Amino acid sequence: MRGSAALASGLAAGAAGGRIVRADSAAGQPPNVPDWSRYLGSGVDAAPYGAPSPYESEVVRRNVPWLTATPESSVNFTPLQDLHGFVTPNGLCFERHHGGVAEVDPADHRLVIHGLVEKPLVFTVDDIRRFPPVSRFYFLECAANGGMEWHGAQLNSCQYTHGMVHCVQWTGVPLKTLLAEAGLKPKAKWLLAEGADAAGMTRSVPLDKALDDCLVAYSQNGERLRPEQGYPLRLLVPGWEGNMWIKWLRRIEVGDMPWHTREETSKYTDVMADGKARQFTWAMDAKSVITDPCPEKPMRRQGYHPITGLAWSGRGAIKRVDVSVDGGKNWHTARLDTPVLSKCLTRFYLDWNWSGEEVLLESRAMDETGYVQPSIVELRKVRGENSIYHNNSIQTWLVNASGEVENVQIS
Ligand SMILES: Nc1nc2c(c(=O)[nH]1)N[C@H]1C(S)=C(S)[C@@H](COP(=O)(O)O)O[C@H]1N2
Ligand SMILES: [Mo]
Repeated sequence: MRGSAALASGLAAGAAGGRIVRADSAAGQPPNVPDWSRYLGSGVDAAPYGAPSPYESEVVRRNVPWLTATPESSVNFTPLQDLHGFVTPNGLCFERHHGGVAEVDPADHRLVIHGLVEKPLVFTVDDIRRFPPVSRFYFLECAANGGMEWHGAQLNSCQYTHGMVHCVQWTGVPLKTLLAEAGLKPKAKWLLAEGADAAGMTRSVPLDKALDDCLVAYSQNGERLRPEQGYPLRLLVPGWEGNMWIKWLRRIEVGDMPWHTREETSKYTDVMADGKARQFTWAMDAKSVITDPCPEKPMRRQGYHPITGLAWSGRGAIKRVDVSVDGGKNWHTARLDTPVLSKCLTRFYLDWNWSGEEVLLESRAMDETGYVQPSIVELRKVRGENSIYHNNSIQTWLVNASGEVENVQIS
């Protein structure tokens, strides 16, 4: 009886080995005694490393199978529609790899700093951990987030249109501390950061940024980096495109010019309307998205519903988020949940009463520089239609009379 009840409600699917027992009626609800309080639960030795409830088995990273040729050079997406607050749980951080996840034994890993330095240095992971650490919340967004939406609404999903972003509390050492240890030569102007993965990912970073707020991180959300996120060492380039955040960081070369690697020439450049490519568009401009309602979170009933979503800017803190229920004709200022941190996701809410009419939901972020998130029409005017990267336009969700939500664009 219980098994079929679980199947009928669709909950049995994907509950990785977990036994799903479902109260099949009100028999176990207050004031009655539920089944699961009639016997002992599992002991403290059952799960040395905890996992989510099997009832949450749908809250997972997902990829788009047709998007990339191989799973090693691919991406999966954060389930933003199922998250609360602004922190992404470690196991749900989207992954973007160009050569798969490097399996690195920290005992054999080294970080080299060389080039225009007084004293080339080789660090073990333990050496890095001896420097004074800091912990900071930063979002990481892939420049290709929303890249499929340039020519019109493509993917009917918040996870797929916006899920190439995550936000965790990182712990590590300021890069300027390590550079000071090596001693910069007067001609030093740029760094090359290199990863230890099969992609040998390399990016040039201007020295000003490196000395400002870059970190070499070894932890995320209190525990050591996940292999997917670059274990045991990763470069953080706060507010700048995710591609620069080199994972499995093994080498930093100091130079006087950028290297013009593959990732900053043929990739991660923006082809403008005239066919010329714009290079080094590092900072991620202010952006926001409503995560509930959204295609994965339809409206189930009329009446009160708090519209909620996330906003972020690579240029500082979010100052304001406006929400529209009429496709941008009228705007209402949303409530920002605290803390509102620089280069970090910010959670917003707008109290709303839905009376069953068709609505066009939008959110529009403003950051502390005064920059306002553009519509897709405004962005296309500046950028043309050749772009893949850096689409920070306003997202429109159409809520129809039955509460279903669809990804649309207003032209
Ligand atoms: N070594 C290495 N670093 C890398 C990559 C990679 O493939 N190899 N991918 C980059 C890209 S394109 C992005 S968007 C981010 C993704 O970080 P995440 O996997 O933690 O989401 O890592 C960047 N750092
Ligand atoms: Mo990326």
